[in-house]
Amino acid sequence: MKKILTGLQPTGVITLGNYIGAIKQMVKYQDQYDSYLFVADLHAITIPQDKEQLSKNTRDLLALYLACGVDPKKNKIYIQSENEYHTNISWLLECNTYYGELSRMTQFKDKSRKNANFTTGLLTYPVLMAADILAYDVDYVPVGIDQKQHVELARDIAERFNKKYGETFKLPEALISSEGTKIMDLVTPDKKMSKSSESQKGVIRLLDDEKTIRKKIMGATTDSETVIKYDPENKPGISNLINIYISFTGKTIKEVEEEFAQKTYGEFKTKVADVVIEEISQIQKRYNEIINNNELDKILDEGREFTRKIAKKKYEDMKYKMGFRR
Ligand code: AQP
Repeated sequence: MKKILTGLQPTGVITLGNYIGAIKQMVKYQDQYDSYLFVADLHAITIPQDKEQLSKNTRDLLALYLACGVDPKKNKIYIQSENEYHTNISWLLECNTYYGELSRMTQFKDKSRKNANFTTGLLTYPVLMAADILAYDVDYVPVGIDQKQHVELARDIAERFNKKYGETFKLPEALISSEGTKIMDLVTPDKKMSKSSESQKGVIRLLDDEKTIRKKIMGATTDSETVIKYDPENKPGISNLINIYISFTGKTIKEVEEEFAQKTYGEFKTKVADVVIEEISQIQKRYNEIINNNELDKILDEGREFTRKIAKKKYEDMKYKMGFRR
């Protein structure tokens, strides 16, 4: 059975973008693949985090995974920092990665521009991500389009390591769904919807209440025309709403354009809000049942033990091949 893996950072309550780009994909593929899903808490500290908030966000994220339909029987679910082999492997890979490769990563350029005092962790983050993936000989990594570059880097690093030290890693591929892969901020639709966005207005979070979600969608930036048409370049706001709508309804762009051919932007937004609220309110209901349940800890303990064994083996193989022997 082919393997898939993905992880999300506990940097805030997850957004509609995270849900569509990553979690929905994992739910879709869990019957088909051997699935690994983790909380990337070590990645989160590449930007400053409040201690209490980090731990709360971690638990919230795990509960949301399950509430969104991730089945613990079909997925290995674990917390990255509980498996020390990820960081051990990362160091060995870091010494086989070039500074130039990392400094060219789009996400590094964006985030380092926002804070001149960035840490080296922000630069080396994609190597830790490569370790997360390569430790398990993963075939596919379902991610939003924004993370495709990092998966390609993991592949390059793996290829280089294999050439230098002998066959060690499987080469992973990013799995990008064809529709709605990059959900944009509702207010500034030229920017991606992000957990750590400074403004809340354009970001829908999975734990936002119904009224807030509706208000944010109704307030989404559109354009001065009246046509509901998919055209990301000239109509980024409407195209973003279409992406959200198709992700929730499974309709095609053409079907959506036909459905709303005679409708106003207001009517379209109301419909988008309806489908989003309907699905999210079900998720929130399940989240409330799960969050204080100690079943979650059992799932995490099992995930940790299982993945530690595999990652340890990979680390020892790498060490041996690199000459760390007595
Ligand atoms: N706007 C988005 N549209 C589609 N997919 C998205 N993803 C993130 N934002 C969108 C996908 O969600 C997964 C988890 O991402 P992450 O938590 O590891 O970090 P990120 O990509 O940096 O996500 P955020 O929300 O923007 O977090 P912050 O603000 O902390 O940087 C990935 O698969 C990503 O593609």
